Amino acid sequence: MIWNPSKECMPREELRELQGKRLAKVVNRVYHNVPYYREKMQALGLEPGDIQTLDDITKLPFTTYEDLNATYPFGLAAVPKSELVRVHASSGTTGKPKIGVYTRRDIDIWSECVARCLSMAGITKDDVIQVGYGYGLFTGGLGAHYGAEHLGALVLPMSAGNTQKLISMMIDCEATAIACTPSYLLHVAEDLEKSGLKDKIKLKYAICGAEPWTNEMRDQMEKKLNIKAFDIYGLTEICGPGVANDCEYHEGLHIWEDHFLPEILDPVTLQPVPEGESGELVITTLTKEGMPMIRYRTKDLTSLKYEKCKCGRTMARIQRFKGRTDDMLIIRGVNVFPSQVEAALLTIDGITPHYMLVVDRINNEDTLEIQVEVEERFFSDEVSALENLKKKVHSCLRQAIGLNADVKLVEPNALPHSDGKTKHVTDKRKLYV
Ligand code: DLL
Repeated sequence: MIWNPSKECMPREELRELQGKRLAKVVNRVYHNVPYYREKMQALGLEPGDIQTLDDITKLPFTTYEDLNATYPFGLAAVPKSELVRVHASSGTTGKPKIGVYTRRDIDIWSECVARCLSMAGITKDDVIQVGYGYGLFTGGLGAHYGAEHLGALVLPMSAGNTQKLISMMIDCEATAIACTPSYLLHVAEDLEKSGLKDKIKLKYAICGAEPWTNEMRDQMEKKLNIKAFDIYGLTEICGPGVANDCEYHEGLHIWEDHFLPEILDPVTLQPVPEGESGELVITTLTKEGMPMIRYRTKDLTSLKYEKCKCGRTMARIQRFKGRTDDMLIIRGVNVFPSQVEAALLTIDGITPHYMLVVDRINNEDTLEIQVEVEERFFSDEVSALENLKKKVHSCLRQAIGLNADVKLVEPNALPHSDGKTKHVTDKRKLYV
């Protein structure tokens, strides 16, 4: 079902006009309310009046994680703090977390965007939806929650982690939809199979995102659970889940262009690529009040398709993600940067700067092994010294990245060393096409 046909199916000419107007308005707002943006525009000799139509967007400066880091936490807010009602965050590199702040209207618009996504999957107010994304600073839990309430569905705010409880509530409350990461849903499917409870569930739809996944994973979960599974995309800096979602034709994720203006740029030259070619997705928020983003470089690599979809929606479609321009990994739904691991390791005495993250997916669950070279002396010392060091490394990494990793301490020179770019990650999951 199309939640908001007047927007989702807007003729593209009309949409472009709306986008142009909104762009001029948001640029004017940030110029006057955010000194950081004003200075960046002034450095390019730009004034708000220079941005009149959509084509003027290429004149504007970019916003990056480094800008977020430099202005952390509220330096990019375009309203006084008293107008803000919510903060969300996700991990950055070794710097500060990436943060998003919201006014009440931002939350309302975000909820509508998520409601459009859920509705696209066929979910209605008659459904019972389990939210299995983490609640808290992560946008997944509360984002899906507010969107589902906006739709009028009955929400079970489960959060992530306790699979047994999730399954028993799924059965008891007759959940018909679930929103969680795709890898977690496959894990739930496996537990349902093992426990012989599969026939007791009433699940019909899944809304999965927050990490890359493949068509093979979709096939698996649809077959195992007898459901229809949909892909939802978003990022903290823009709002959270609900920036885009795929419809029943699964030919890309419709991005809500009345709120988020997408561009695809060559990540090196930062020039637009021809339509249909891959590049970095750059998003400008057209309606956000709390923390508008001007040409935010998402670092996600993809392409866009603008032709009208068979579903009737005119909104452009984000094609399969091809990877990221940085080295961010998403492990069990948590964003992890090798640089965070490195910074944490270097605080421990006896550890050398040589390490390797080995990521795999075993029985539908992400595994992370962190191999670390330690000084020679630990191998000649008593075994307990090595064991203690291992515990220390484990807890230090848990603090730094928020995940339990298997730590493997190895002897000096056991890992590949290089004069050039040392490889710090072996990802065996092959999630990007
Ligand atoms: O992951 C927001 C979200 C929550 C999206 C729940 C969907 C569902 P961050 O933690 O800021 O926000 O991570 C954003 O995750 O730039 C992508 O690299 C990746 N990502 C998110 N959704 C998808 C997806 C949330 N459907 C980063 N497919 C983004 C591929 C995704 N990658």
